[in-house]
Amino acid sequence: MRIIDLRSDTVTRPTTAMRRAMSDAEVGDDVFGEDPTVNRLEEMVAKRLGKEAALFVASGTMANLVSQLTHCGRGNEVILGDQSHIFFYEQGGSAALGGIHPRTVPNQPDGKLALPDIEVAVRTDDIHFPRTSLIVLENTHNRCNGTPLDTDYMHSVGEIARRYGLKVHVDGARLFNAEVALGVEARDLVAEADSVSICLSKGLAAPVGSVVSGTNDFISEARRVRKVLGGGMRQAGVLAAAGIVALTEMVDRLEDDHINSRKLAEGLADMDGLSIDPNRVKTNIVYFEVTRSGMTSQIVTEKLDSRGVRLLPAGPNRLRAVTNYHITSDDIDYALGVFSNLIT
Ligand code: TLP
Repeated sequence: MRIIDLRSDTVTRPTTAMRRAMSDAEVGDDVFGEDPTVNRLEEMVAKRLGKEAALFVASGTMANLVSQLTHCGRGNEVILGDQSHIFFYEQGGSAALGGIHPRTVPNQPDGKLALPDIEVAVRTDDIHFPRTSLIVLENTHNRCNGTPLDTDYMHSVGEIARRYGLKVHVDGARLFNAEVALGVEARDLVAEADSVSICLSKGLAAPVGSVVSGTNDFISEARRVRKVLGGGMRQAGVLAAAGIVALTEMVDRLEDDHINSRKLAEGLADMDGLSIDPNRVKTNIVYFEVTRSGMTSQIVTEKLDSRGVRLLPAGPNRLRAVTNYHITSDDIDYALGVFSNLIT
């Protein structure tokens, strides 16, 4: 059976060039700082994001956790979106492991936190309150239709952070999707950020890995935090090698994923029983609602799955499809055909 896997861009398998680079990688013990390939990847990411240094970590979740633990002490408060990946999908790790207090602010439909909401959430100096220390933004915003946050907005949040003496962390798991969609270099998008996490294993198709970037001081502290979390990897150059290929060869092609997701969204919008505004689809993530009575997202997902089209339920009636490296324009036509048969 033909399988069209739209569950996530995390399902991608490494390219031939990645496998070759992994096999040829020069390695050493990275806990001693002696893996030349890891060092090269970290330098490459820092340079690309306009930061002083970077740190290779196992996953996006670890990148966000290491960043929060490095910025915040126990009892400090983080301002973040109520739809953010950190708040929604990371087991409350920063609270569980770091005693960090999350202060959610509603995400707007475009993934932004309204600037007045951020300002209201910043704590004043009062013995009753936790101390605010960090603002987190997510770019692109996963649960808000994969929307990219523009440079002006990122700067405005940076300005608030500076005014109140706060740090800014950007969960940039899909930052390069934002770069491609907006036609703005990633370094400009994160110019105000004190730390940035990017993922190599999502749209960029590397098998494993994320990178945290920031100042030299921040990264040397983050390196300690990674170690206590058990994230000190040894000959990790075999993984970093794939990450280097991901960064050099896989960013520009994200445009194809965006074109395919838009095509999918437009096709779905034409079907009765589904609700979606294709104009909100700006990158590789497509959310839509099932409006036909008796059809929940769970039922639709199961029925599609049995016909080879894989999606994720994202709420009682909400589904998510994510285009990725393995999905062609022809796959989208095929998936739309399967949908149309199921829904109509
Ligand atoms: N997101 C995954 C799932 O966890 C939902 C996906 O399929 O989209 N930040 C953002 C914005 C993410 O979307 C994800 C993964 C992460 C962080 C965590 O990355 P990993 O899975 O590498 O820990």
